[in-house]
Amino acid sequence: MININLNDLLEDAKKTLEGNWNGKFTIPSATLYPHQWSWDTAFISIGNSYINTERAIKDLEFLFNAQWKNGMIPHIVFNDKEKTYFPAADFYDISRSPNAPKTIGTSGMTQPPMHAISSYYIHKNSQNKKESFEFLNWIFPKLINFHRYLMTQRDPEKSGLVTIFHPWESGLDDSPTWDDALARIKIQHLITFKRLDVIAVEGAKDTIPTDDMYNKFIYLIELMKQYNYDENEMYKSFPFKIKAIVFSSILYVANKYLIKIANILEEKNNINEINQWIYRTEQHFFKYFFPLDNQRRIGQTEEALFYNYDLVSKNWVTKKTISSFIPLYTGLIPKKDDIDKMVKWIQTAHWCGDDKFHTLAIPSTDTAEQYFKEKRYWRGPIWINANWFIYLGLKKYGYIEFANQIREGIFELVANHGFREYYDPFTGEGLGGKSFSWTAALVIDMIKNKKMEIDID
Ligand code: 9WN
Repeated sequence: MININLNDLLEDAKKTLEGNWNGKFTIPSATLYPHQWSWDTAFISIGNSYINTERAIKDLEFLFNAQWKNGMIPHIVFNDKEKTYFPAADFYDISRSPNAPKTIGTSGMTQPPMHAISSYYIHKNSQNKKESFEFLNWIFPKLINFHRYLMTQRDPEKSGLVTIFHPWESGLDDSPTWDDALARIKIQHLITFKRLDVIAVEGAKDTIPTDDMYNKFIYLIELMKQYNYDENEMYKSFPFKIKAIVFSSILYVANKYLIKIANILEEKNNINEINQWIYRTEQHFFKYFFPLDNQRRIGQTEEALFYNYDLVSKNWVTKKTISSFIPLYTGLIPKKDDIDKMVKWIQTAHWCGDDKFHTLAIPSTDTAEQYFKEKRYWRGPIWINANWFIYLGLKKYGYIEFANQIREGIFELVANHGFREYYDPFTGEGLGGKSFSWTAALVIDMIKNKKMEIDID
């Protein structure tokens, strides 16, 4: 391993989180993301759970105080004073929904439910169990309401898998996974707007989503507004409806953590319901996301990949992205053979197994595909949160050496190229937002939780 001082790295990570605390919540990164983001907050709380329990709790409290009446946790809670991000609260106009909070500005969509997971980390790592117990007691019903919303409003099929209405809900915004679905959507009327991320990021032309993509993102929000953010109506005719792997994988794990929390609280009332959610996911995960049986039939056995499922086209989205590997985090894959194939595939020149790569951390798309772009956002660069899921999944399945190589790759990127939002897989160059919070938070976890005391079941 290259020589990296983990104590220095830890101190820098702590400073990064401290620097992004604005007195009320921790922002993902100054100027580019000056508001509170939902799944960022959960990752940030995981990092803070080792070093600052109170801060970790405050961040989640601030977010959950913006919960919608129907249980949805919005993907952004806005800070009115910040003007460097578009679209902001006025654009979302959430007053159209009877479920939206009246006095807090939020977006009208959601993001992956990491929060039960971070709540458990907070209690497990807390030095003050009374304080963290009280916090668990406060957040537990809110977590239940959020998960119930996802398991009903976002899953009328009762599949235990979540439907997203916008690429931003996936957390993997401009991934090629959404290209075909977005191509089907024709923009009818688009208001004129000014992108602000182009100003906030250096080298923006090559590193952030294209204008075409961004126009679609904004147009989809306009459409959501026309539906007054009513999920029942959107379910009938919204043009973007995808059963999302990363979202559903996280929800499955989060439901398991909810059971752990219920046990700590000795709260028995909700156990049956949570177990039903878990059971539903187990019953349908493969049917929706794993078309291997089909591949076998047509003789393509070289890959064992999970794919998102498009409910509009009624087909798998066979784009080769890092989403395909995130199910490792769920522990849901029963056949060793399927995992072996997946791991072998990751270790080929398609992903990270070649001298041309800077480290063994995994890029966000298959580098042999024409949609791969080494610097553009979720279309190629290395992201730390996606690698963290795979690192934990590999450890769980006993691929210890490979998991540790990924961890070392991440440490190298961060130590030599800064706590950035994402990284070029060939050069290691840091890209996107600077002093990026979840990168720092998950590095703290990978330093502190080395013995894997917090496992996923
Ligand atoms: C839209 C804040 C967020 C992350 C997402 C990431 C990016 C926003 C954007 O930044 O998305 O939500 O403006 O591009 O893709 O995962 O939560 O860090």
